[in-house]
Amino acid sequence: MKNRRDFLKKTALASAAITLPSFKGLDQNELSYSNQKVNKPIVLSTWNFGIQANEEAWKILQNNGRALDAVEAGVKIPEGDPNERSVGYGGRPDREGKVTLDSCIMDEFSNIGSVACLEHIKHPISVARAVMEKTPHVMLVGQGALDFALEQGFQKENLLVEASEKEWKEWLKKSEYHPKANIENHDTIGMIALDNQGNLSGACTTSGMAFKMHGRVGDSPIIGAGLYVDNEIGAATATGHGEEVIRITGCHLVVELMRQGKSPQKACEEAVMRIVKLTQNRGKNLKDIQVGFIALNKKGEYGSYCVQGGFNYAVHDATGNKLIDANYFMK
Ligand code: SD4
Repeated sequence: MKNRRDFLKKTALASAAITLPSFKGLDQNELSYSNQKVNKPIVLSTWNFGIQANEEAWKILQNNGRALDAVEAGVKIPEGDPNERSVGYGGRPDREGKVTLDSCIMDEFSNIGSVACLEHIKHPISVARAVMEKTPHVMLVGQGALDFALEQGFQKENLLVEASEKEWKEWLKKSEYHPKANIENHDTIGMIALDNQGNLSGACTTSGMAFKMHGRVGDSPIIGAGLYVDNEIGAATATGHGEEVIRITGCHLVVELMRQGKSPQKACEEAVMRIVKLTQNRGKNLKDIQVGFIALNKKGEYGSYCVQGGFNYAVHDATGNKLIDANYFMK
């Protein structure tokens, strides 16, 4: 009898020992958020054009608006600008001369919406949001995504601007695919924000790698790869060679590293190091690869890291809107 009681006691203690740490972990997080001053609202976005995009997002954030509305409004700025040649209207086409867009969005409740290989719609991020809010699904692609967008009242437009068409025709002469990262310092906008209510959201949108195969989808519309938000922990978004980001489910990794207690900076560094290691293991040349991550946690702390120099990001908080050169691995 005594043995049985001992056994039950030990088992109870063992299971308490198993469950307790995870509860303790959560409590500690909550405690640290409530004890420290949170830097909010705050918004971060990739590349030079992040400055203008942040301005737009800030209008919403400073009026106590929702991070979700802020990130959608923010990324629509480069999406709608024909001079920005890596996002939305004006984006570089695939090798068939078609502009195909990838976007996703994620809110504080882990609602998600995404479109991939979407043609003819200037603001794919808003279609992604409509997928999130108005369908039972999380991702629509190609013709199905276009049909849905048109049903929702989005206008069909020609997104191929003259300059992009000219570049594509030039490219066709050799048809060599060596995707360059850091093109003109604005490739893909990823934006993550923490609002005054302490809630996180994110958006990511791109025309993808120039002269990609028709139908190619990168990391940007893939939740967990190009974007991830966990309202208990933090958010991350990525830019660069999508294939490499998908290989490590990059942004989910960054958020999980923050969950383990890493700062946003350290989490980005560790994710980049994972890419470095896998590239070397696969016998590929790291010089051909660029990936950059930006991350934000619930306290409003942020960080960034990339494989090669040349990546920058914009941060807007109560102290202003600034561009920061990301630290990088290949010195
Ligand atoms: C993609 N990650 O389609 C995007 C492109 C990009 O810097 O971010 N380029 O793979």
